[in-house]
Amino acid sequence: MQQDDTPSGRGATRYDPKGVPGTRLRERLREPPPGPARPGFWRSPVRGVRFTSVLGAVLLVGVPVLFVTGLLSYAAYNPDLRGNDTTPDRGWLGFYLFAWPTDPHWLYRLTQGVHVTLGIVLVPVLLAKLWSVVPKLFVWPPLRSAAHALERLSLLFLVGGVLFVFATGILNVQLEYIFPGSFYPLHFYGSWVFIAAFVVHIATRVPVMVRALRGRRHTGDEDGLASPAPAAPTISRRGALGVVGAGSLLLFVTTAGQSIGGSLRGTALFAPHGQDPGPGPNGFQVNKTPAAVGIRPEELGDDWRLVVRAGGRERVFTRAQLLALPQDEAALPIACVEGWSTGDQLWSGVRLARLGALVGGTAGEDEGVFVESVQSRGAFRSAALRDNQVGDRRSLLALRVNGADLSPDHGYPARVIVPAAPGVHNTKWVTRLTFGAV
Ligand code: HEM
Ligand SMILES: Nc1nc2c(c(=O)[nH]1)N[C@H]1C(S)=C(S)[C@@H](COP(=O)(O)O)O[C@H]1N2
Ligand SMILES: [Mo]
Repeated sequence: MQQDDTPSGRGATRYDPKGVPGTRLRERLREPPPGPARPGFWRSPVRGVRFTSVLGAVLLVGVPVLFVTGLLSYAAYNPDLRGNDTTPDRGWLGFYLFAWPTDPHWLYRLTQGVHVTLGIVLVPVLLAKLWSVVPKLFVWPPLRSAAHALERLSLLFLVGGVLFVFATGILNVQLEYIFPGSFYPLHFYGSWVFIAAFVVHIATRVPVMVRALRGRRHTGDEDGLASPAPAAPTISRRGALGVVGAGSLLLFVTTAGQSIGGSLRGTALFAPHGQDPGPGPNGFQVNKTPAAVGIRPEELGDDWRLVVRAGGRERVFTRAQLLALPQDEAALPIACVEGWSTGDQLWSGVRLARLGALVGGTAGEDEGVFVESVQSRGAFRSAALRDNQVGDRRSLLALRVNGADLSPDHGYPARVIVPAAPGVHNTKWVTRLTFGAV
């Protein structure tokens, strides 16, 4: 039996009702349909490989810094401690985790300030970069070969990834943790996908970028970026880069003050916690108030107790009893995941290590601690700290700040303060410390 006779027509010569042989049809499909796939559709004379390459060069420096500070930010949470893990399924992506140090005491203030500020400042550069290459996203035919299909897929992850990671980061900062619990996995996995696509992208684009930046004027559209039929210019390429730079600068001045502090705090118009925290010893940024996390005033009143468990023993303290213990001091900042931070505040209270030893003897020494607050719900009601953090002389259960009792907003009756730790680990309204449980 001949193949052509099969009812399905499988293996038969192609049938074309208009009598156009298959090869001609394919040629016709090569021609882009009217719209953005036609080269003449994109008319801006600003587009070109040089423009794209200058923006690419900025991202080539900025994106790796963002990625590294992001990984550090994740490590700072001690996500491998029991009680902290916000991404239980991170698997081998946690390969690099290490014991977050307590020195220098401004470490997290720096890494997270850089991470958030840079992420915001790069937005105009990123948008301009995407705008400059948008004609390429409509290339025709959409898929030329298996290799081309793979490349397009990597671009989908690159562009999708970058938009996703920037959007989740910025929303989280500006709207104060709108993804309780789920933000970390989203942002963390998203950034790994993005960075994988980024590595593929720069492997192929760095040579193009270097050639374009080395000089020789690009006149034609050999890269498919410059318009073959440009409209009359309304701005030069240099002018367009200037606009992008000015945008970034404006974002820098209105953001960076929230982490740099000093007189610059007044310029931080975008700071989620405002520029003026008010006067007095407790006059520095407040994140959540007791009311905001559902704590009733009486829970922080005279009936408040601190329970300390260590070495199989348990002891209960009133605030007066804690104040009667030897008091230690430490000048430390609050540095939030949102990127804002305070300057060093002078905290005083009882060393965590001293409390552990007081209750558990030597069993309470050199151990991590699980810290719980009176707060009954919310992601930051508790935190686990490492032995190296507990062992630091500056790690306190603070009772006072800058010479005054803690205000309720800053954690009265008692809060944890640890050098170089992210704000979420400086638990406020503490009511129980369990040594050796993490
Ligand atoms: C935030 C990360 C980045 C994103 C989302 C991004 C996105 C894109 C996209 C979608 C294209 C068009 C792809 C195509 O040819 O079909 C492109 C082209 C290009 N990118 Fe990037 N890019 C990024 C970072 C970089 C960096 C760091 C460099 C620096 C080496 C760079 C250099 C280039 C160059 C030179 C081209 C045009 C070259 C060509 O296709 O002929 N990009 N980019
Ligand atoms: N119990 C409890 N402690 C908490 C929080 C919380 O929501 N609940 N927020 C944390 C976060 S995210 C930060 S940045 C700091 C802020 O401390 P501050 O308000 O004293 O500046 O407190 C931390 N301690
Ligand atoms: Mo925070």
